Amino acid sequence: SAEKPAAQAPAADLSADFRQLYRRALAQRSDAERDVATSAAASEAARTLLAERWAATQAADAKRGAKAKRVHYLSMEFLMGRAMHNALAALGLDASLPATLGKGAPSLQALIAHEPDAALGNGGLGRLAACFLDAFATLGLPSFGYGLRYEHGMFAQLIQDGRQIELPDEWLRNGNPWELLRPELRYPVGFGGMVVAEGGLRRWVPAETILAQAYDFIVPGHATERVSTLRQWNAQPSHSIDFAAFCRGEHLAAAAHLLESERLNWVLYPDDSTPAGRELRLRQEFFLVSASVQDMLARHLRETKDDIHSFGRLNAVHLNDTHPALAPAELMRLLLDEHGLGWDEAWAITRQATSYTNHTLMPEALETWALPLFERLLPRHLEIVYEINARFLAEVRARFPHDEARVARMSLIDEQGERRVRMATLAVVASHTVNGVSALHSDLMVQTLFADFAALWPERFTNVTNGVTPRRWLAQANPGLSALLDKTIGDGWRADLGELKKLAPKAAGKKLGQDFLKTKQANKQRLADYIRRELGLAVNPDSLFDVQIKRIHEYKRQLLNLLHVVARYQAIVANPEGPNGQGWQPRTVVFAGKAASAYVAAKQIIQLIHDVARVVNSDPRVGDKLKLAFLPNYGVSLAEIIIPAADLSEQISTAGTEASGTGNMKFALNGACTIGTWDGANIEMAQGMGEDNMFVFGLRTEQVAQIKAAGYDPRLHYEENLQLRGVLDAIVGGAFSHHDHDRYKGLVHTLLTRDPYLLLADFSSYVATQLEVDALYAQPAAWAERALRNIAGMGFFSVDRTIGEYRDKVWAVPAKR
Ligand code: DL6
Repeated sequence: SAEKPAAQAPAADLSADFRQLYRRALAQRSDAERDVATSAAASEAARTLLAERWAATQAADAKRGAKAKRVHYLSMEFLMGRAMHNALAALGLDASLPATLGKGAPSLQALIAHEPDAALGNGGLGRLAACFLDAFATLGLPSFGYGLRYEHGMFAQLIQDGRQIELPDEWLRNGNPWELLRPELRYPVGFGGMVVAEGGLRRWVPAETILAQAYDFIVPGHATERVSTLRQWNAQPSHSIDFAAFCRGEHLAAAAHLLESERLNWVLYPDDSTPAGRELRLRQEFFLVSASVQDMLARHLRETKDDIHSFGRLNAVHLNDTHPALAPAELMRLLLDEHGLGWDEAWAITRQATSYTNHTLMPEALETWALPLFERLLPRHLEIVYEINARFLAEVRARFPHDEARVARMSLIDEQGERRVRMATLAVVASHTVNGVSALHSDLMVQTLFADFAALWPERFTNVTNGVTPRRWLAQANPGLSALLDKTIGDGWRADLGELKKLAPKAAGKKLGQDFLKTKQANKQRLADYIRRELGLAVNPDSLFDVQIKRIHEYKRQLLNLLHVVARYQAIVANPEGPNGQGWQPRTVVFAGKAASAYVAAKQIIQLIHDVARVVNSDPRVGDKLKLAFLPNYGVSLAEIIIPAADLSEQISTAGTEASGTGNMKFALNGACTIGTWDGANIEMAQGMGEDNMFVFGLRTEQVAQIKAAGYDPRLHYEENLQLRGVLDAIVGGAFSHHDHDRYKGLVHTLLTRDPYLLLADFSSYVATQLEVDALYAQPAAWAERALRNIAGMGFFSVDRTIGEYRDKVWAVPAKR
């Protein structure tokens, strides 16, 4: 059943309290620029009110402490975005803000415009974690998110001459009003050194120690007074400057260790193409894990009066992908070495607490650490990993005798080539439950990546399909559509997204369709204004807004989208009358997304998008029949503008590669139709809305596997399909290359020889489906009906349902598992 947040009546005097706090804070900033002052005053006022709720939540949880299980969600990424609008909405103050603040006060939009995004994440995995925090608070789950307080989150993306430039993102420059420094919560985290034997125990003596200082980021719940906490660790030196060296005039040397510790917090995802980058990443991961595990143990002991034995029963430690997979090793170390437990009990407690979500099957995204690096930084943890492995492999051998190939595949240590520690294996072995993030992905996970483990422990694997928060992604991002939904089906959907299904029987209504298109049009106008401001490009808000926004990655196939753009461009030029003599449906194709700084192929796709845009957008033969826009510096706030304005959502990954997707859900919730492959959560979305209501194209997972197994030759498609040939010939022939004729030779060569993501195999089906999109869009009433049916089918994809499933299937698993 759908999880429903409790109903709430906001305290009647909240507005008055807010007004008073706001005015006081504003008065203290009389010398600041007005916009900055009002924004800071509003956040201070909201923060003060939320901090009261936060303290009350903490106190309530502490009281229940020894009775209720706590969830600890460990993640290297939390892609929070802006907090102000969400905070005001949670306080119930957003709609009434002008009345609350009185005459001359800034609008909500003006207040939030100055807030930088907290971009402490890369893409879907980090944004999912942020949605989870929203649901933790809203559903009242006793819980903590644990992350790092990166000084620079995801890099800021600048486009220069069509190329991506990365700059540090300075989100903390003016401080973060939503966080509370917790001076009393500080833990030492060690690195390096050696292991000594002491009174029958092993003890780690680290060579260096860095302090982890807690900052609590307040995450408000909706329709409840509960507030959840994202505890973020900040690295601090364990001792101050070397005073003697400083006095000798060696100023930099006196402070070298300060930099050494602070660099831990500098950036999210240090480029791992260098050994220094890889080491820093491992240090960051251990820093998160060690501080968090120490913190949860300390709380547990405090609340249970030192009953270490009940830790596993009362605490869930969840690994968001493999990045925090050192957590079970650190928990083992603390239980064995600091608390003196025997191996069997320590392991039972660790397994009882730990669970793991896998978010990708991509082999290159599965973390492994070179053994020498691991040993140098974490010598005691390596001993523990070896011991876990020895016991685990004994179990494998007992179950599958004489199968050393299987043992080698399953070992925690990869012995082929340079020896490496396999973090996904550690996560699976240490967890009582492992889940994938969509039905297809969870199936593939046990059939491929974890097949050996599923053969050993089939009961350990399950699925929890992702969801998104309808608070941020519908109520706040799309007030026009939200109001229309309230009017049409009542406001119950705000507490229970399943209520959206009430829209289905009304979807064909003429007036509703018109009202829907009107709200969409207003959102499109806002995006068109934004595009004009950012790019100086005029786009027609009546054109079909065709959008692909997400990380730039070959498997997500932005390049397939672009091949279609070029095909359409060529077709418009060759045949201005349109495919059936009735003209072309005008389209605006919008891209946004960042490419990882070391990912050359992805960066080239960004460049090609810009090169194609330069040609298409300036060709007078095309006019507004086709426009191409790449919006720089994609992030949560930009998505909040783009998604409500989209007509068509591009979810076109090669079948079997996108674990779930969550952008797909946000678009459909906002009334965009989806063109998509049978991949990730697209499948369950299609089932929810009725398969005929999604534009599905392309090869299915089994077909992809068959074609690859049979020996895929992409050139056959090039030879058979004239349109495709025209597109690739133009790209390789320099039609978009500016003065650099051979710029895309390598890119086209890869497509013609390897095409690892089967773009050419899916091209004709994709282009044909795009024509179906045009045909439906030409009938506004039919399009509106389809879009409304899409919305009606999205009730399942609320993050509240997702967290309800985690709570029941993963975190409250009976102890015997
Ligand atoms: O589960 C959240 C999100 C999924 O929706 C995406 O499909 C998936 O790509 C993403 N996974 C990652 C992991 N690393 N990589 N690649 O970001 O997780």
